[in-house]
Parts: sequence; C-alpha cells; structure tokens
Amino acid sequence: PTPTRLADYTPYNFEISETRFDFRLDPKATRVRSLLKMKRTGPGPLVLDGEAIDLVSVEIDGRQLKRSEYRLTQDKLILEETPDVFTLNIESKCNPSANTTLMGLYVSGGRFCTQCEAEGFRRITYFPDRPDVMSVFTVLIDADKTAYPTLLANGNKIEEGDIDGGRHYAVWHDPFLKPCYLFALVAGEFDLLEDSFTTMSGRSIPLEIFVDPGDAPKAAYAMDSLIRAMAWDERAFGREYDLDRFMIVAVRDFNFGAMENKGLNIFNSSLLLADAETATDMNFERIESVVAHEYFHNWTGNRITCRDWFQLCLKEGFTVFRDQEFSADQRGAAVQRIKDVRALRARQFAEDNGPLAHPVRPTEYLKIDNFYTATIYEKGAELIRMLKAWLGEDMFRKGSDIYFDRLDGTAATIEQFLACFETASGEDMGQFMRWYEQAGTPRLTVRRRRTPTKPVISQVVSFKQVTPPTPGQPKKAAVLIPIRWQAIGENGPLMEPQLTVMTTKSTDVSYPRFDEPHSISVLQGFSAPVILNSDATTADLVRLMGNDPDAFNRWEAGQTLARRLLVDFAKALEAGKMPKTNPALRDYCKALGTTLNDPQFDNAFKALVLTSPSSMEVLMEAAPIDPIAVHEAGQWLSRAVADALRDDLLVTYKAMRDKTGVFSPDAEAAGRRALKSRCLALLSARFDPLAASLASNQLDNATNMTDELAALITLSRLGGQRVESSMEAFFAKWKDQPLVLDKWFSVQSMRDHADGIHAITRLAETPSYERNNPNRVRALVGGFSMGNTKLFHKLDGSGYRFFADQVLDMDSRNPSVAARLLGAFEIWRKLDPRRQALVQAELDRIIAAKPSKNVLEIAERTRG
Ligand code: B3K
Ligand code: ZN
Repeated sequence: PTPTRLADYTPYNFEISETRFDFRLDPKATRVRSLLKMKRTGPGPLVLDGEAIDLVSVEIDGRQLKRSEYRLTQDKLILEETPDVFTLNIESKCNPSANTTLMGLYVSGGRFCTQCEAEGFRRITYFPDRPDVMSVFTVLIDADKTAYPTLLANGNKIEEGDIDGGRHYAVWHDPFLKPCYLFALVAGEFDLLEDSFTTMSGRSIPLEIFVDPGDAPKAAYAMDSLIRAMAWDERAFGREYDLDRFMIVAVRDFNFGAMENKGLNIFNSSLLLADAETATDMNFERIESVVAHEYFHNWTGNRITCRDWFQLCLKEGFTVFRDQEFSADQRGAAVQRIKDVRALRARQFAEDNGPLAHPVRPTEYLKIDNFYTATIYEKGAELIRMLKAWLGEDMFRKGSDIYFDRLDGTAATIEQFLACFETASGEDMGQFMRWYEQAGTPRLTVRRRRTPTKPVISQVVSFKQVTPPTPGQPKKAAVLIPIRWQAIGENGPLMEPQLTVMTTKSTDVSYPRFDEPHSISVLQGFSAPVILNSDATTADLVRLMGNDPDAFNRWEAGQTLARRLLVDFAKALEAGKMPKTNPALRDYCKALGTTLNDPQFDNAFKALVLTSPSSMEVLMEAAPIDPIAVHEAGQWLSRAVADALRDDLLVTYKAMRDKTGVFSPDAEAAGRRALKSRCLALLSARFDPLAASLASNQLDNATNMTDELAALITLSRLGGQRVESSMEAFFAKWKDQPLVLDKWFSVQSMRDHADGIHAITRLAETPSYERNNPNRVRALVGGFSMGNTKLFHKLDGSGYRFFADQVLDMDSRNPSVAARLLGAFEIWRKLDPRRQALVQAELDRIIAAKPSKNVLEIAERTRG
C-alpha cells in the first residue's frame, strides 16, 4: 500500500455549495440519496470516496448516467467528464447491522449511530471525504416510528412528520459550513435529560443528553460539566456557542472516547454515564474533561477545521490544552498539571522514544486512524502550553483571538495558526515550528557551576539540549525551550521565578550570589515536554520537596528521587540481588512523611506525592531491562515506604474516611478518597493481615464505586482466600451494568492468576465477554497487555502469543481498535533480549497473517 504524503497536498477541484442527504433507515439495507450542487474550481475528473457501500445510481442534472459514463473502484467513484456547474444525485445502499468496524453508519444496542472522523463518511455514501471540502448540510431521516422514535442529525430541526407504513421523518439543517467528518445521525429510542444555558449574548440554548432508557439520572454529571464548560469557554477564550441547540448522545459500542460532531456530540457511554454507585472518581473526572473537550471543539475543530489530516494537532493539541486548562480551573492547577504530566510521560514519552515516534505534524501515513496518538494530542497540547509560556498570557490570548477571527469558517494549517501568534506578538515562529516537525523528546541537561571558594555558591546554571534520532530523522536541530526556574533556599525562594527562553544547543544563565545553601528548581510547572537530566543531589531534591513554591516541582522532586531509587532497585533485582536500604531511600521516606503530615497541602496532592513514577518511566530509563524486575522494584519501594510510614499511613487512612455519608464527586471529596486509596495500596505492599482486613472491611461497607473498586484491587493484589469469592460477588452484583462489568474484566485481566494465561483465556471465553464491543475488549486485552506485567511478559511467551491472537481476532472485525491495542508492543526494544526475540516473533506472525492496513502499518513500524 502507498502512503499519503503531506507534500502531495492539492486542493479539491470542486466546491459544493449545497449538500442534501435523504436517509431511509433500515438495519440491513439503508438507502442514502444525495443531492450535491457542484461547481468546478480546477481541472481534472470528479473523484468521490466510497467504501463498503453499493452504488445504485448516479445522475447529473437529472440525467441518469450509463455504466460506461463513470468508473467504480474499491474505494472511488470517478466521473471523467462533468459540466462546470451541475447538480449531482447519487443513490447508494449500506448495511449498518453488519458494520462491525464501527466507522460510518452502524447499529449499537438497536440504535443507529454514526462515526465519521477521520474517514468514515465514505462508508455512508459517495462523497469527497476530506476535511477541506466544507458545505452546508440538510439531512432528511425517514425510519420506522416505533423502533426509532428519536431522529437526530446536526444543526436545527426544521421539519418533522409522519409518513405511511408506520414511519416518520425529520429534517435537520446545519447552517454552518462543515466537512463530512463532522456529520452525525442518530435514530432510536432514548431517554432524555434536558437543561439549558444562557450564553454571553443572552441566547438561551436548550441542552439535551440522549441515553439508553433508564440511564437519564446517570447523565447529570455530564450535563453539569457541559454547563460549566460553556461558561468557561466564554470567560477564558471569549467563545460563545452558535447553534440553537446542543445535543449529546451516549452509545455503548464506540471506537474511542467521544466525537465532536457539530451540535450533536456522540459519546462512548463510559465517558458520559456516572453515579456514585457505579462510577469511580476517575470516571467523573474523565467525563468532566471529555465533555468539555468535545464542546470546545465547536470552535477549535468545527468552526475552524483542518486543511488535511496532517494538521490534526491543529484541533486536537489546542483542544486538549483547552480541556486541561478547564480542568485546572475546576479542580486545582497543580494537581491537574501533575496528572497530565504523569500521563504524558507514561504514554507520549514512551511513544516518542520508540519505533512509533512521529512528529506532532506527521508527513505521511497509511491509515490516519493510527495517528490519533498521544503525540498528536498530548504533545500537541504541550506545544500550545509552551507558546503561552513563551509569549505570556496576554499575547497568547491576543493571538488566539486573531486566530478565531481570521480563520473562522476555514480549513486551516499549523502555519496559519502560528502566523496569528506572530501577528499578535511580533515574534518569529520559525524555530518554534520545529516542535511540529521534529519527533523525539529533547533531553535537557542542567548543571550548576560552583565557585571554588567557601561557602560553596553556584552562580551559573548551564543548560544543554539534545534530541536523539528517531525513525527517519537522524539529525535534530535545537528547539525553543521555555525554562522556568528559581533558586530555593532553606526557607523558600531566594529570587523571583525566571523564564529563560532557550533557542540554542546550550546556554548559560547566571544569577546573584546567595550566601546560603540553595537548590535550583528547574522547569517549574513542567514548562517544556523534555526529559530533564539534572545534577541535583538528594539533599537538593529533599529541599525542593519541602520548600519549592511551585507545587508541581515539589512533586517532581519526589518523583526524581523515586525514579533514581527505582532504576537502581530494578537493575539490582534483574541481576538477582536484593535492593539495599540506603541513605537516599531513608531521606525519601522521611520527606514523604513530612508532606503527608503537612496540613497546608491538599489531599489530592498528597496522594500524588505518595505515588511513585510509573513502571513505563522506569522501564524507559533503565532499558533494556527485564520488565518484571521493574515491576518488582515498584513493589519493593512501596514496601519500604509502607514500613517507614506505617503509622502515618494508617492514621491518614482512617482520617480520610467519609463522615458525611453523602457522596460528592467534587475535587475535595475525590481528593480524600484518592489519599485513602493510596494509603491502602501502600499498606498492602507489606502483605500483612492489617491491609487485608482494611480492604475486606472497605469492600463490605463501600457505598461508592471508588471505594469498592480500590478495595477489590487491593484484595486482588494480596491474593489469598478472599479474592475468588470477592470477584464472584462483584460479578453477581454488577453483571447487568455493562460499565461496571468492564471494570470487573479489567481487574481480572490484571491479576497474577495461579494458572497463568489459562485464566485469561477463560475470561475471553465467558459468555459475558462481548468480542465486538470495544470497551469490553479494551478492558480485557488492553488491561492484560498494559497492566498485567507478570503474565503478559512471562518468559514462556504465552502472554505475547495470547495478545497477538486477540489483536488478529479483533482485526477481522474492527481494524482501528485492533491497531490501537497493538500499541502495547511499542516498548519491545526496551525489554531484555530474550523478550525482544519473543515479541519480534509475534510481530512477524501478525504481519504474515495479512492483517488490515491499520494493523499492518502499526506492526511494520513497530517491527522496524
Ligand atoms: N475527534 C475525535 C477522535 C476521532 C478519532 C478517529 N479515529 C474525538 C476527539 O478527539 O475529541
Ligand atoms: Zn479532540
């Protein structure tokens, strides 16, 4: 297969001034008629995309074309000759009930829904399926009235009525120009949750969330989040909602989280439905941020869209940045930043330092579905954050205002985006653009130069940057790195925070002499997405943990200490030695205790300080290494912390118990539960009866899913008698709640079962395992590959084999989900040689099985 290349971009040779679709819905044979008013803007044939659909007829200006007048290939409809201005009518058929790819029009739980981004519209009817072809859509839906009482599409409903044969219809009109990837259609029986929002100009917008019958109360938190997001976007970016209504629909079968279709967002029900009994605090948090994310796309994505899919980060990076800022505003900036950076390190750094590394704006792809990556989303968001750090708050806002003003109604590029900030600030964006073009995580080394006189005083901080080679990019140039830093003494900061904008490979900055011992807090707030290599000593890091006014770096200092310990432990364990207690470990535990007992810090922050770096971070730093040694190093560190702080952890655990008896999903209450769970998890690392009895009690008395699941996970780690019966009881209690059953599958998939892979295989064979449902498959196969270190990486290769089988099995039905699962192999070069050989064999087997383009692209790039 030949890749699509950014360098080959050419504008489409037609404009579509009007687009009408007429859907006659039938699960097995849906008929789609289109009417397109075409105007030629360039030479060449008319080429339309179409995939897995049947063409019935083509007409130009009312005349049906003979078979010899058009060409039909696997995925194109080509008309060599057309007038310059004409009306095109096409009729086609598709089979939504047989569509297991969940792209295009499909059926979920007896309801019709669509997913068109990136290239799903071509599975609905023949059309130029590319984001730079924008048009005004009018959509008529006609369906059986009893089975499909609700008929929805984008925009405003302009007509509805009954037709013969028990059918009815609705006509929807979206006045805003949009590409077809933002098209949506939904039909079925739903319950409705309604509210409204009054915009900054005083328009009252009805808000409607459509869910499966009975689920309406579970949409309350999503509604509340939506209203807060709408108000925030007005405040923070001056963005007002534009249509007359805003709708969200929840569906159970969905390839990813959610989709920002104009005026009609479609959500995976796992990111929309929540209540205390069935959802964890993490679920609530994700719902808040994804509801906001999709809503924010209305301006960053819909009003201004992407010229081509290489510009995906234009909408995704900016929108992730916006949702992160929203969450920071709602839940506390430091805690939010820490969580975002943890995720960035575990996922994006792993991607950027492995075989799948690609620039934030890639230059070629086989399947664009494979590029909805942590790099495009999360690193893309980091670039916007750096832009803001560099230009300052006011210039950043000025630039974004120019962007919304200048490019509204267009399909834009990264260059056009940056030009707005250039206009606002007068700064040259040339070097900043490298961040979009160069893959790989820059290494930033910081060294203090000390004067030879006593007392030892640093006057100069030297920074050096290097970006290692990535596939296809051997040489890297220096990037612009905004570095926030500050000197910190025994009693707090000795100077104002500084911003150094580094533009060269190395730079020195000096600061006044201080006569007291001090440390340098570098990259405050994580001001750039780089890997920091610092010469900070244990004493420096302990000082920063206690005194850095930047809460992020207080946390970061603890992480750096822990990371060093974990790397040492992992290497020792791999060599068959027991890790040794050492002064650094004692200092680390002591500093954790100080933070834990300091009343000025909030509980959510303390929970994060007590969480050590992810195994992924340690694996990357210690590579190549036995992943089980990394896993055990983590357990070993937890145990050391728990031994040192046992009493404090127990006191805190008890103090964090809820005394109100009323569940609230807010940040404060969630922070208490997070700290409580963290204490329980640490205590359980001692494998003593205390933790087991705490967990058992918590499980028996839990009144919310956060506590219930935390207890279940703790028991499942402890093993022993209670696990099997608890797992069975949990299953029996929740078997009718699919979102909770997903949690059960994921806990099961991560257990270190006594009979190894057989237990996992059995799970995949239980009747409640739905092989066509992405949430269920992600719970089992994703949970296993990302969360079951011992069984996935077992040296007999059984884990890798099972995983590859599951990927291939899924690929036969749903290539985009299968390809995403396969991402679990991206770290294979970081493993020890024996495991590398095992994974390589599985990758070869996958490639030899002639998989879908999606899986082939990931397998081949991973294989290298
Ligand atoms: N834009 C969609 C993602 C579509 C993924 C297509 N493979 C959701 C989002 O980022 O908001
Ligand atoms: Zn998005």
